[in-house]
Amino acid sequence: MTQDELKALVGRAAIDHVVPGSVVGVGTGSTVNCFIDELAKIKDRIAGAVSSSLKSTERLQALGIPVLDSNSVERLPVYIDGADEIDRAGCMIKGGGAALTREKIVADIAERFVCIADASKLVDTLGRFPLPVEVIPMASSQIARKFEAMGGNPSLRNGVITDNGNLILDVHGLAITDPAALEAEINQWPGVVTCGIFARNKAAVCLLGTADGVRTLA
Ligand code: ABF
Repeated sequence: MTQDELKALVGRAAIDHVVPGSVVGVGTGSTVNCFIDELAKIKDRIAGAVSSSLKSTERLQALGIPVLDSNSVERLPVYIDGADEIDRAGCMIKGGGAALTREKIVADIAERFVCIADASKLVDTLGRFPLPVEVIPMASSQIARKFEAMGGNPSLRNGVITDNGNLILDVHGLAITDPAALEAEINQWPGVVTCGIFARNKAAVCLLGTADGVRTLA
C-alpha cells in the first residue's frame, strides 16, 4: 500500500473513536485531511469540531462541518491528529505543518488524544525529524544559540509565519532520549511559544497504518 493509502486507512479507522453527538478536536496535516473527509460522512452525528489550524478550518467548513471556538466548548472527548514522529510510548514530534501551538492547545482541552499515522512515523527514538519550535520573532536568534549550545543545528523555516504570527525554528541533530525533560527545558526559554515535543501530553493511543492493516498502539 502507498503512504497515501495508509493515511486513508487510519483516517477511516479514527472515526470509531468519535463519540456520537460530541464536538470533535481536529488536528492538522495530510493524514488528518483523510480523517476530515471521513468525518464529513457522519457530520449529522456530531455537534461540530474544534480546529487546530486555519487550513483544517477551511477544509471542515467546506465540507459543512461547523467549526466552534475552543473557548465555547465544555467537553471535548477526543482529539484526532497526526504526527511527524511517534515513539512506542506515544511521545511525538509535531509541527511539520507549522500548527503545533493550536494543536497543543486543542489536545490539552481534549480528554483523549488519538494519533493517526502511517508506519513511517514510528521510531525508537525521537529526533530524526527536525524538531519544530514556534518562537516569538525577536527571540529567534537567542533561542537558536541555546539549541546550538546543546548540539542542535537550528534553522529558521523560510517563508513561514504561523497562524499566530510567529516564526518556526527547525532543529536538526537532536537525539531526544528523554522527551518530557527536553520539552520542559525548552518550554521555559523566553520567547518559546510552543515546543514540538508532545510528551507531557502524549497520545493515549496511536492508530498506525501498516501493510497488514491498522495496528493500535496503546
Ligand atoms: C500535524 O500532523 C503536524 O503536527 C505534523 O506535522 C503533521 C503530520 O503531517 P502528515 O499527516 O501530513 O504527515 O499534526
